[in-house]
Amino acid sequence: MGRLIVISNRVSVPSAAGAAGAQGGLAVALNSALREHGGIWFGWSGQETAEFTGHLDMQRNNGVTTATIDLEPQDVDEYYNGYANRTLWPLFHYRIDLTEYDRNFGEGYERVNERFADSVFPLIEPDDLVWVHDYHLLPLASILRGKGVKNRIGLFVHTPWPPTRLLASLPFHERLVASMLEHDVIGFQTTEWLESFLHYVQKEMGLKIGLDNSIEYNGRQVIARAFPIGIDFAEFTEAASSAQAKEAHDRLKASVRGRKILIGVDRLDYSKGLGERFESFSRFLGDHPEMAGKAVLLQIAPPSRGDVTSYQQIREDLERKTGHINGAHADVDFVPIRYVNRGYPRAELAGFYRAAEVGLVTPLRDGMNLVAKEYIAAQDPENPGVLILSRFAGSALQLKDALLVNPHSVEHVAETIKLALDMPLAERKRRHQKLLASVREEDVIHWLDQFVKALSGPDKDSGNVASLDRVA
Ligand code: ADQ
Repeated sequence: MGRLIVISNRVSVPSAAGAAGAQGGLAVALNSALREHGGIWFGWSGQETAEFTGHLDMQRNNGVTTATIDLEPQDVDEYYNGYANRTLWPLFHYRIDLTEYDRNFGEGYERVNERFADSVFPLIEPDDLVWVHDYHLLPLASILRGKGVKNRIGLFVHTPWPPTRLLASLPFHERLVASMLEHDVIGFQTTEWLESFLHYVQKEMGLKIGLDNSIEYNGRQVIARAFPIGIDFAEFTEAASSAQAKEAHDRLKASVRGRKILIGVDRLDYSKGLGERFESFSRFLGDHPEMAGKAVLLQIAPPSRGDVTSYQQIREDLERKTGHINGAHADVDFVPIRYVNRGYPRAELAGFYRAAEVGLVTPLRDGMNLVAKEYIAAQDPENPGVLILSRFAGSALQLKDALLVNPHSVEHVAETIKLALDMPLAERKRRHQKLLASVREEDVIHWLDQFVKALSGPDKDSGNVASLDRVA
């Protein structure tokens, strides 16, 4: 098998993660794959430059080669903050009310995809497998094909895929989807998003779907499949059993003085349902006066995409809501919602998860949601907490033994919080065992192995990626 060329909007350089282990499971897994197969991780550096030069910053750290480019401020505005995060992200999360259609965004998106293609093209060798990630780069493969790239190219979409009727509101939607059909493999998180995509290509493009979900397009065969992403189970459980995790666990436990802990951990994003979650918790406190002063919601939510107005608004909304709810339910020695806008090293996060009796994961729409899986992996199997999970997270299709909720229904979530806090140990263990088996088996290494195998093609053996050395 040839090398892997991973292309994503941003690149996670191994050395930049630092000793605290700030790198997420996906970055750890992709780095392992790159170390094993050789190859390059290419993307935007996150830096701006006055004028785009196409200069490649090539680095080799911990056995992984990365290549990054800087973008112009106009690129960042139109491509990243614009088309990616003000058009596609809200649309793909069913938020047509927040979706902005601006011609400049579309042009910027195409321009940056061209710049990505121009820059990565010279790095691609004939046998390489090219693996493109996410909604930022949907047309990249078609531009590479235009340059004569014949390699196998795969795409993995980390977000949901919207229903056809929503997608049809996007100007030039056919052009966007047609450009995606230049891949050999298109992967989605779940069968639900896959079905939406297949529905679109059938209904809007009149294409035929084969038995193996292959799509015939312009004389080529594209395979569309679900590849549910997982966490790096080995890495995460190791982090969870570290001294740093134990310290974080004990610190949090000591601070609540015997109260029950509910935990939420999310990027500050409107798709994560944080406002609804806070209201549900408030409703729970209102409906159960006997619980007054007995349960704390710890919400960890590092800000993201702060240049986009809708993200500034959600931040303000949540600050207002927190103040309001805390004002109504606090006492001199007790604050019901602890709302923390910062990131934590993974080991500390694992300690916090383990300290919490309830994991509250209630996105309104989410491609997968890895926090749900991390919460399960971090629990003490002899005394596990209870996962409350939105039915609209991709992970709900795998984690059926969680308490599944409709996050829009404040009453339903409030009742489920009570159910979770009252759940007897035997039932908690029974549910946790099944959830843990799924999180352990369908981990990120399994996902990577499956995708690379499919990308290698039907007649090629990808080698066993599952046996990779997982640790940096
Ligand atoms: P995200 O929307 O970012 O990812 P998620 O899957 O939950 O959502 O991953 C978030 C990651 O960030 C988790 O690993 C979590 O631990 C970490 N994180 C969040 N808050 C943190 C904090 N305060 N400190 C440290 N770490 C924190 C997108 C899609 C998802 C999909 C993933 C992977 O939106 O649906 O599951 O990609 O494909």
